[in-house]
Amino acid sequence: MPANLTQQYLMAEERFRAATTHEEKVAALEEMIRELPKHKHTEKMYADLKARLARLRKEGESQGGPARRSDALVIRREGAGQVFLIGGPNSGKSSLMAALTNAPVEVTEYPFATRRCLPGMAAFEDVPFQLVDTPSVDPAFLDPALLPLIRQADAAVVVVDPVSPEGLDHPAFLWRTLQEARIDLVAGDVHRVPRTAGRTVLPAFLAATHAGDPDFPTGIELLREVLPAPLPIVPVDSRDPSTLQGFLRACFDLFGVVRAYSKQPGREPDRTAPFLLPRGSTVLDFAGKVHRDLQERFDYARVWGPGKFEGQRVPREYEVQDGDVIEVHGR
Ligand SMILES: Nc1nc2c(ncn2[C@@H]2O[C@H](COP(=O)(O)OP(=O)(O)OP(=O)(O)O)[C@@H](O)[C@H]2O)c(=O)[nH]1
Ligand SMILES: [Mg+2]
Repeated sequence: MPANLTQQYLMAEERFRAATTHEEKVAALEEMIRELPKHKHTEKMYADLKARLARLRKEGESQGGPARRSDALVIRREGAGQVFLIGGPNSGKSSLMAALTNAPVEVTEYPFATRRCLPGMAAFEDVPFQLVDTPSVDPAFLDPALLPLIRQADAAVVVVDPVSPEGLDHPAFLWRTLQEARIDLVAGDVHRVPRTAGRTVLPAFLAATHAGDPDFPTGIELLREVLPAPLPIVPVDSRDPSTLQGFLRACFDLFGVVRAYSKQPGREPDRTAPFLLPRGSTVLDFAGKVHRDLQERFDYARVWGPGKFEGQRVPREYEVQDGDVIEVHGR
């Protein structure tokens, strides 16, 4: 037995021995897993504890015991879209939530701290969207509410810590779990994912955490080799704010939209909130978003684009570019 087990661990172990009910046993074992010092010499012990917990949970379920579950069966979507952060224990999901939203998440050094799905609002520049933190997916734990909630999401981000061996092993397991639940993660955006009957197909990317770690470049190389699907990899470090913008941009890209701002003739553009249009939309589509009547009366539009157009007149087929300011002229 490793010499450096903490007092807390030993107390939890004592509680486990003394436990008489199934619930007490599960609670004590969970605490032992949390309190176990995590290093090379405790790897096997950690695996054994998790296997024990998995068995215990199975017994509990077959006896009709309570399963760990998220409270909500539906998480009401807010903003431009709903993105689920999913991944293995300690991969850094809650850290990203904490860095990017005001949600009261729990970030801890021990795994399985997050017990239920928790939404929070993040923003890419002027586009607010919803991130959802989730309990880790693991052979020992699977929140029964998680997969049904993921099926309702717009997109998913698989959070992986490529610097840890468990982190590198995890994507293969996660993919199997999702495949069995008929959920596919693919590169692309909400408007450009293949529709497959009987399956949920979500646009996704992989967020590789701990980008500031010296072992990160090697970790990424290994990750590319074991990745079960060709998803884009976005490096991020929740402790380094300069890496977060790339993550937010990648989330925004999952929605497959461009931003456009309306302008009335002779006035300044309205920059309070952009109109969001599916990529490939035309100025005529934009007019319809501003007002149906404006679409029916459409004559032409003037566009101010970032560094491209200075009020240039465009026809109805003009494809709106992200950041365009548009002045629609009716007949
Ligand atoms: N240096 C560094 N540490 C990180 C990063 N992301 C997470 N951590 C640390 O890793 C540990 C786990 O992070 P969490 O955000 O709680 O991980 P989680 O995926 O929510 O894990 P559980 O919900 O507990 O399973 C914490 O000690 C974090 O401070 C990162 O990008 N860089
Ligand atoms: Mg967490």
